[in-house]
Amino acid sequence: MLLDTIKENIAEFIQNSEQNFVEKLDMMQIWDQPLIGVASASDPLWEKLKEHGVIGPEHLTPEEWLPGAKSVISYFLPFTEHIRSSNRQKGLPSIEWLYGRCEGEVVNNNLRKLIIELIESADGKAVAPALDKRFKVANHVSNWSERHAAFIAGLGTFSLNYSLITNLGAAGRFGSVITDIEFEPSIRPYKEIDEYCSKCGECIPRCPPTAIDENGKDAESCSKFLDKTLKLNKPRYGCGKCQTAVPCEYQNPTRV
Ligand code: B12
Ligand code: SF4
Ligand code: SF4
Repeated sequence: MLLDTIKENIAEFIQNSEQNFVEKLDMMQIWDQPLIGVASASDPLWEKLKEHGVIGPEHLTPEEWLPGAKSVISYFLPFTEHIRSSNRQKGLPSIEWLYGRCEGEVVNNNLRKLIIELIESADGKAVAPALDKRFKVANHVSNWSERHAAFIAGLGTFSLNYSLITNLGAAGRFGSVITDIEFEPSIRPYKEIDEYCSKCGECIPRCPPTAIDENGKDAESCSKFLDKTLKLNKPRYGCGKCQTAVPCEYQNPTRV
């Protein structure tokens, strides 16, 4: 089974790849083992994402990224306890979080490449939108949303601050690969778009620029704060205070 082979290779990569350990920070491990889900490329939700107020018409479907697409493999990489706990203090992001955000995305990109290679070696076609030259972000909206792909693949739901909460929490990053190989889609064990958020409001006072309130998150002021962290930590940036020291940091708060 190709999907089992892909899962085994991902596990091996996360456990053994040198890139998942930061030499400058005492060989700190960035990622724990991921959650992996599969969405069908013909799921009607892909078309729904094109509606204004959901994402918008610029969001491309799996078929638009890869003609003949059948499945989307989506995964959530959770930060290790070491990185999460380092960012529980208020204020500026921890050094560990900054490395996790930036060096961690290099690992994420290599994971996307690994999945593509495994699919191509089984004579399939594969595209990771995040690595594709057509990928773009304008006004804080991208033409391939990793969170929405994960939502469709059954990995979790949105929340008050828009983070996607999985059964391993929200502190981490997502990735995905579209393929023309058909895999069994994962079950979506939720009905509402924000079902895994308990609405406890604990992320509200965590946000340094007060970008979060009971109605949601202001992407613009979050983005300005991230720019500030870049000025202080060039070439790295990040924040993630809304994803640490909160009940949804490493678990689904509606399932504990
Ligand atoms: C642009 C961007 C940003 C922008 C703003 C994004 C935004 N709109 O919230 C800025 C720069 C501010 C930002 C900040 C951060 N980001 Co960012 N960002 C992205 C990026 C590149 C694109 C996001 C996008 O296109 N969103 C589209 C808009 C429309 O999404 P939305 O507003 O959340 O969608 C709402 C609607 O769709 C609505 N809705 C209405 N009707 C319906 C119907 C249905 C069926 C559905 C499903 C939804 C829905 O529900 C959603 C939530 O309210 C993604 C990477 C990627 N390619 O996906 C990373 C990403 C979202 N970021 C991520 C992270 C980690 C961060 C930061 C923590 C920074 C850091 N690393 O330290 C912060 C704060 C995150 C937070 N609380 O949301 C992670 C998310 C991890 C998680 N657990 O959610 C992502 C997925 C990167 C990754 N590869 O993992 N980010
Ligand atoms: S801290 Fe509470 S309100 Fe905020 S996203 Fe997590 S569960 Fe939802
Ligand atoms: S990442 Fe930081 S600035 Fe952005 S919403 Fe979360 S706590 Fe606020």
